[in-house]
Amino acid sequence: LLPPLKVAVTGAAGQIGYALVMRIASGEMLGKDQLIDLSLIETDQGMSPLRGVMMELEDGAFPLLNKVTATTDLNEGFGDAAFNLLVGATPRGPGMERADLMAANAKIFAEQGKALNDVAPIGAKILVVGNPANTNALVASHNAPDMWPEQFVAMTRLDQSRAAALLAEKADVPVKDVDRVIIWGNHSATQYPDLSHARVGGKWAKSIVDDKWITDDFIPRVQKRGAEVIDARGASSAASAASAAIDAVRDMQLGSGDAWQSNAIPSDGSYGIADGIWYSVPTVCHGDSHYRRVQKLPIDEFSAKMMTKTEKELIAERDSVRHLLPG
Ligand code: NAX
Repeated sequence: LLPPLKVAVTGAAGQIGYALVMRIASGEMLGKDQLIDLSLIETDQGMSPLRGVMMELEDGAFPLLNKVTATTDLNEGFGDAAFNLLVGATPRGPGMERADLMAANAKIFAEQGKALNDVAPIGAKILVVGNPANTNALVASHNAPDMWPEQFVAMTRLDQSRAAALLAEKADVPVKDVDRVIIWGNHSATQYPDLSHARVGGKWAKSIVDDKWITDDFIPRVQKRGAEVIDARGASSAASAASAAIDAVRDMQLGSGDAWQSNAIPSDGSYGIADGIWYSVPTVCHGDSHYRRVQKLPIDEFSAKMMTKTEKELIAERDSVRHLLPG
């Protein structure tokens, strides 16, 4: 067995956290030979339910789980953590405007960015799940000037998985036969789930499903899938979000061959997207958390329009928190 790696999870007592920590403990994220020290970070109010989660972790008797700690202190929680999954965030309360939500979360992620800057070991990896995920990653990174922006990734893997599953259902194939589905842009209803390059059993998806289904059904359904789950379950996606976080970190750390995985990463101007926003693009994960943006894909007129729309939203989000960014 490999010596323990510390994994920090914020919002560990929340519904995603509850599903996520069990899967991390069982070795699904970092491999079945990797011992884990779990560092659970919560708010004061979250500490009581978190004690219950810790009891359940104990009762799971996970052979790979070396140690579990709980804290409200960010420096203690993130210190020495090789992986940091930032899940906890302020939910949108009744009567709360989107701008208020942005500001409340910008404050949280600024503090977390500062703490990571102070205590994260070199090469620490950060996956931001808490919403608004893309802009929270931007805020955290701006507050961590000694870290590479590329260390901060915002999660759009759930959107990719939703899109792949929907295409598989339509094409009547198992989801494993679908690849190269792309999520561009924001983890929000403006995201662009793109099938231009997708394949189904090695054939072009576009030769199997028609354009009208893509524009009228597929795209809006992926964009609004979160709301569909809330309507049915009376609560937002949790197990699938945890599963996506496991997939995203595992692929980055252990590599996923030539497969394309969508991740929201700092834009470098590729595809004409404005610099410095956290914009989801297809990446190839080589392992050890090295990832590379898939470059030079041909973009048709429809895609370009969709990609610009979600880019504009991300620029507006950045502008709305700009006064909270240092420098
Ligand atoms: P819950 O409200 O169930 O849990 C959030 C937990 O975070 C709570 O236990 C709370 O005490 C804790 N928390 C709040 N602020 C904190 C802070 N500053 N430090 C540490 N802990 C803190 O929400 P849940 O359903 O688990 O969702 C968590 C976040 O994920 C939300 O922001 C949600 O919008 C977001 N999501 C992101 C998804 C994605 O694909 N990127 C999909 C699922 C989900 O909607």
